[in-house]
Amino acid sequence: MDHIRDPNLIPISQKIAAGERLSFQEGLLLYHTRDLPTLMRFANQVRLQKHGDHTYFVHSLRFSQTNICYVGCTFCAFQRKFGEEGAWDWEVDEAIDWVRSKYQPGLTEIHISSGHHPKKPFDYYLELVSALKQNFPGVQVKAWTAAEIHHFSKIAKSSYREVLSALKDAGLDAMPGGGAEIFSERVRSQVARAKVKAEGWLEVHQTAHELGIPTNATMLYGHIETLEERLDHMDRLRKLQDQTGGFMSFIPLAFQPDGNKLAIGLGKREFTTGLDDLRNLAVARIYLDNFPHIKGYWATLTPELSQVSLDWGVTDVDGTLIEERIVHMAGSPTPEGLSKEQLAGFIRSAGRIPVERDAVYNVVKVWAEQAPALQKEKVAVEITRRAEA
Ligand code: V47
Repeated sequence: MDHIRDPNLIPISQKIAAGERLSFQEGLLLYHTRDLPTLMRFANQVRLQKHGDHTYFVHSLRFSQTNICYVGCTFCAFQRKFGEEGAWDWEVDEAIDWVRSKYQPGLTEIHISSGHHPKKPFDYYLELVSALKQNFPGVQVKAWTAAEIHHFSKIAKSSYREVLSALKDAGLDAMPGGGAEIFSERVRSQVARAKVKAEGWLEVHQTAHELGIPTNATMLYGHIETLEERLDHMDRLRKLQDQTGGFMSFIPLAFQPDGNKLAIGLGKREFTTGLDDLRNLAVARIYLDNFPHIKGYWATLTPELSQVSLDWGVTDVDGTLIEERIVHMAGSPTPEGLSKEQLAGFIRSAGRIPVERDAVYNVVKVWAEQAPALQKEKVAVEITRRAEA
């Protein structure tokens, strides 16, 4: 066995080898250890136990029918008020035209996350899902965060179950994991005061799972939360997953510090550090033993760090992310989309096996030999250009 420098990690190593669950205290030890090579090995061991070298990605279009929002989360650079410059608010036919203009052959997922619009009735969302399914047959709709479902239940004066059943009947295939932010009330009351509370977020996902709608879970980190609050967030997800088994992946979202009140208020302009990102992913991989996948979301990590993260427990890099806006409007210096070839290339050049999947992890294609190496220069040029702009 490789040398473990931190003696606190020896009992954890035995638990991981035996496939046993870590306690909250042991999770905290992982957050605090300085023995990072051992942490990386643990996370890699768990990823190998679960998926071998297989590493997943999806051909995905990001879509938001509106960025008008009344919630006012302080970390958000995406939201706009009515009439404000840069606001958009599409009718169903305009939304379909926009998706058609961005459509690419082989697209498998339309991922929707948007603003809490104060005026649109719930029927609008049902029409939008059915129109997307009719116009783009074969493409899966992964739509609306639990925060938006909570908003729909208020405007429709219906329960979460009624709202989700109606969306499912209209064609909803899965739900994204946004809106979770950090569950801790201390942080939530400062960064997402008017958003659904943690209990509501968890109840929406529980209901979705009971109805057979698979979902994801995110965590926004790198702002004012403590390490205990990050682990508490994961702990609540682990408990729900024990009950339902409906989560597909966990996605830590590194805070992007541009164009939002939280960054200005904190005077925080720097991004999370690479080691914080990697440690966080490794802890997630080990602690969330009942989650199939941990995503290394390249739009917040950068493609280069996302590639490195494949050694730190990550088994999914999300996807092509055509037209991602939420983190780009908040300062992400990454390209606005990567091709499938680039994704498969960076997975393969990290020594892993690229697997293209759909929104619910059906395998579309195992990318064998043909994937080229990571096109590093191209990505680097793009980042330099944005930094200069
Ligand atoms: O909940 C907003 C985050 C989320 C910032 O399910 C920010 O596969 C960083 O739902 N810095 C929405 N993050 C995005 C989302 C998502 C993303 C990736 C994968 C999946 C999935 C879902 O975006 C929000 C919020 O936490 N966000 N502003 C920011 N400044």
